[in-house]
Amino acid sequence: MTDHRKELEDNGYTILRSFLPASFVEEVTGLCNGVIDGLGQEHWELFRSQGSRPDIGDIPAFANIIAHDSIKSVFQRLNFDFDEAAYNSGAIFARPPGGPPLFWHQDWWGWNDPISYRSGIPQVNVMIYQNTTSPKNGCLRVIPGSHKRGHPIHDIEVEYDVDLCKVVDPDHPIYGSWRDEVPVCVDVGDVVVSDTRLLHSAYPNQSRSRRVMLSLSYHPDFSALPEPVKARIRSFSETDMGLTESEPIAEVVDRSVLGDRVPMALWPKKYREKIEGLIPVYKGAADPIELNFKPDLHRH
Ligand SMILES: O=C(O)CCC(=O)C(=O)O
Ligand SMILES: [Fe+2]
Repeated sequence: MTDHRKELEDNGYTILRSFLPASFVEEVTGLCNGVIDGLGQEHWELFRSQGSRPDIGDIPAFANIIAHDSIKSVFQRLNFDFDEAAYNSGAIFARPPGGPPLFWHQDWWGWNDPISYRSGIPQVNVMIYQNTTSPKNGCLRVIPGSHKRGHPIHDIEVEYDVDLCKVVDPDHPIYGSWRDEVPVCVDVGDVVVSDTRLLHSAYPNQSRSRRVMLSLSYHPDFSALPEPVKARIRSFSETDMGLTESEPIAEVVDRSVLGDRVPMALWPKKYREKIEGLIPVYKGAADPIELNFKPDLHRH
């Protein structure tokens, strides 16, 4: 039997083939299509490189997916204890036909903390693809081992800003191919789990159909993380929006900041209770660690 945990640790990603039940993938697909079909033109123009990337934190119906037994099984297969996991965020990456490549990046934000340079896995992406994928229709591509080792991509001068998302300069090397890149081709029912420190991107979609993926991000062992990291994760979640246990949530949320978003703290009880065990709780006083998306792997 493949040691998927070792693959994840050594390569920075692993693929569990034919792992997800069809009924679960259908539920995910239905929810994702509903969201994608409602996206406005500005969204597609802004996120041309990603395809789309609506945050599912605004959509309570995803509670069922975030805490689903199928996801729990993924964690178990990787020898993680789902009871120790905390949810971070989720987004839908829909890549329309004819769309450009995704820029190379990694998703870890805590490079200022020494754990980033150690063997533990601070955060994972669980990626549920809803089509068969290949380089032709914009599949994921990765640089194996780049979660631990420096790579020339890390040295590319680039601002991860709006112009990069809009692909203002399509010839920029951050969209380009590398000799050591590996396409991650999957079938429906496969699930890809990656260390968020891994360098990844996606090919242009040269097919005639949309390629859709739901990416869910978790901390597999939240309590083992250093305090400033936990404090930052808490700040990502609703508990930092001025909420305290004694005050009713709806009264302290600032609508001028939130607009019409429905943060998890405000999800109706029947949804919220499903994810209760996955909400990151940190009651200490440490200041949240500064965000740093730029690794220093050459020195470490
Ligand atoms: O669209 C993809 O295949 C990759 C999206 C991505 O960057 C992510 O899930 O973090
Ligand atoms: Fe990513």
